[in-house]
Amino acid sequence: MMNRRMINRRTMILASASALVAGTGRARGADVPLPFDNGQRPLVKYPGKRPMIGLTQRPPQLETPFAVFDAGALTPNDAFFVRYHLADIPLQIDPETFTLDVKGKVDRPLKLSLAELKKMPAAEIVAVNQCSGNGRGFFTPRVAGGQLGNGAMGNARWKGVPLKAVLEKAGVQAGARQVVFAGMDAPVADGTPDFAKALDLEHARGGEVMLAYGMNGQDLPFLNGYPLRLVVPGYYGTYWVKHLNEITVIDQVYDGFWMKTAYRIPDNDCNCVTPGTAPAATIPINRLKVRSFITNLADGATVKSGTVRIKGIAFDGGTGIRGVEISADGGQTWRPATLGKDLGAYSFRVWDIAVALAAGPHALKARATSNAGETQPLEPLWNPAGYLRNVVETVRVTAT
Ligand SMILES: Nc1nc2c(c(=O)[nH]1)N[C@H]1C(S)=C(S)[C@@H](COP(=O)(O)O)O[C@H]1N2
Ligand SMILES: [Mo]
Repeated sequence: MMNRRMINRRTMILASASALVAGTGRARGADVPLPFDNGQRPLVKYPGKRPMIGLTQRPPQLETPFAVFDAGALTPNDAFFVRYHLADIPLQIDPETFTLDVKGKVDRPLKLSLAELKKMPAAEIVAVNQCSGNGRGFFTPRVAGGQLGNGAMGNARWKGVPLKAVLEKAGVQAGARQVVFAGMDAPVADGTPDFAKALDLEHARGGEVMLAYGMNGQDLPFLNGYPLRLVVPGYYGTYWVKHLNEITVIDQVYDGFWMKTAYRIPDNDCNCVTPGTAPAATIPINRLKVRSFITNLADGATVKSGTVRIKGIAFDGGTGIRGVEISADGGQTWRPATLGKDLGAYSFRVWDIAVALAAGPHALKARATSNAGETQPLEPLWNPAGYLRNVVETVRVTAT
């Protein structure tokens, strides 16, 4: 049902095959060490992106250099991380002939052009897109999968059409249960299942899920899903299907590989298990866990003793951030940081605080609490896929 090859257009080449292949080139002399074993990564240059931390080349997987998160609450398009599963990604897409199919259990199957979508009333939302495996490289014991630092996340102002409006236009039939989303990328012939994700119908037509064509006031960057992607505020990035061209309403629970087998988490209160063990039962990954990061000081940095300003970001799965506390003594005592501008409950929330640091080593920690009262654990939780990392992170600095 979902298998779909990329469409080869002759016109409006937005990222040529040669440019993308050339994108594997290293930025001059640059390497980035991520702070875990085998964490050495090249800085790589791709079309539309500044030098990014390269994880794989085929398909491209790029992490955002962490200093970007200190520059503002919105992640610039050219620094936004890139994640693909399948090697056959589209290399050129013609916005004039691109269409989105809406089909399945609907009264009026639709084939919508980009122009038609852009004519519908637009919505905007600031929301964090974070990969389920962000921070997987820090898991102990180690787990299989992309060994990511914490740069597989980003926050943008998305613009598009509420999915609700498109589903209403198509007329969802009685008995419908889920909506399945597939994009234009495809597996190479190696038996890998095509990438498709599903949401429950109630979620899909709840009003917040968006078919986005705009990001931070511009078209979506090619590698972030041009010309149309799903935005699922508060949910892990796996649901944010890129190059979205197929929406299918179904009357069952979707049983494709990327829902039924992959991207599942332990079905218990902590969504965790004893390290090294397998969960008894699993559910599809869903809402983002609350997290916070210090962004202006890197682990291992040297600072001048006295009053030191600490800045950072925090986010959760959509209730918003109630508060962020900072510890400058390894977690023994905590003080509240000042929260910055509120860009909405799905956004990064910036914060800052001034602390007094005497000469010597200090372990700095930030711990966020959401408006739902959820907070971050002081010890990491573990699951076999390396998802959901949200432990209180530690930045060690030396004051001189
Ligand atoms: N078509 C398509 N969409 C996709 C994926 C993919 O492999 N193919 N990966 C998903 C995953 S796991 C993540 S984390 C996000 C990453 O979005 P980004 O590449 O724009 O940062 O895209 C999601 N959408
Ligand atoms: Mo992901």
